[in-house]
Amino acid sequence: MTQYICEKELATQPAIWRQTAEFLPSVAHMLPAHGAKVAAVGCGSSWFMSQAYAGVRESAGNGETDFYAGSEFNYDRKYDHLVVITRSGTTTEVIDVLKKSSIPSTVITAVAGSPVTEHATHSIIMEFADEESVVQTRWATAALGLLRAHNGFDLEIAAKDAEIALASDLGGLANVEQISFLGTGWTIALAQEAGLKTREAAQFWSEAYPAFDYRHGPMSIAQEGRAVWVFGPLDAKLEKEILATGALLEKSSLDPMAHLIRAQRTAIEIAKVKGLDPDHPRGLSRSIILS
Ligand code: F1P
Repeated sequence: MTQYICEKELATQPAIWRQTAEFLPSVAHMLPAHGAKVAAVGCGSSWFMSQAYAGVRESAGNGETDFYAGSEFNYDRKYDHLVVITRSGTTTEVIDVLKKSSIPSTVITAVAGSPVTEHATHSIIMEFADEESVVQTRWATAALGLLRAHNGFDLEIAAKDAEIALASDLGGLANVEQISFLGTGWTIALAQEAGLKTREAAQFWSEAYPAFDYRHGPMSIAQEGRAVWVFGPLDAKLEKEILATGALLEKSSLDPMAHLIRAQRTAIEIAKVKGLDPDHPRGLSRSIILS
């Protein structure tokens, strides 16, 4: 059976997260100080990692943190520090933000000497987390892992859970017709990222919502043959309501970033079921460069 590049790369996440934890002390001085007002910026998966970082940093009490898709940056707001996440370092919208803004910045990228580094105050280069695959897996979680660790999280907990997530059985998840991914706080961004994985890798119908907002309409989609996937803790009442719809419920006590690995694996399995090649997603390239 073919093993796709993205499958090989996602399986390296426990090791990459451990490497990230070892790497942090050498770059921590480039990351925002406690209390600084921060804007985190990215596109695609890197946008969702910016969103997750904002939630993690604020809930750790380390300072106000907003997040933006590169194309939507608010130049009228005042920030102390910009954090830009981009695997390729070539994504047009994030380069534009750095060019137009004079806020001190730190870019986190996988590629040394990439265009984005020319415009940033500081560059954190994580070449060890780079990927050949178009669909991001380990890059996104390594960048977020670095930022979680900088906000006091012990990445070893996630790395151990990642090993469990890699060895776990996916059950019937790859055979459902639709998945709604839910999260609370910073895991809303993981729900978004999981949804993006299934769309990119498998052209699959997925949606993503804050868990409690899911009740306000989107829940009508849930039914037998479809799934509801919850990142982080699940409210007991909401769980009952989901189960009553007949949808398959996926929840986990693993660290949410490790739980995301199950979603990455599910996205690839769905692609296989549909006869698609997840290493060559339709209409996508490694980086979006606008002319
Ligand atoms: C961002 C991104 C990816 C997406 C695709 C196109 O790239 O939108 O999230 O999967 O590969 O580019 P980057 O700015 O992190 O390099």
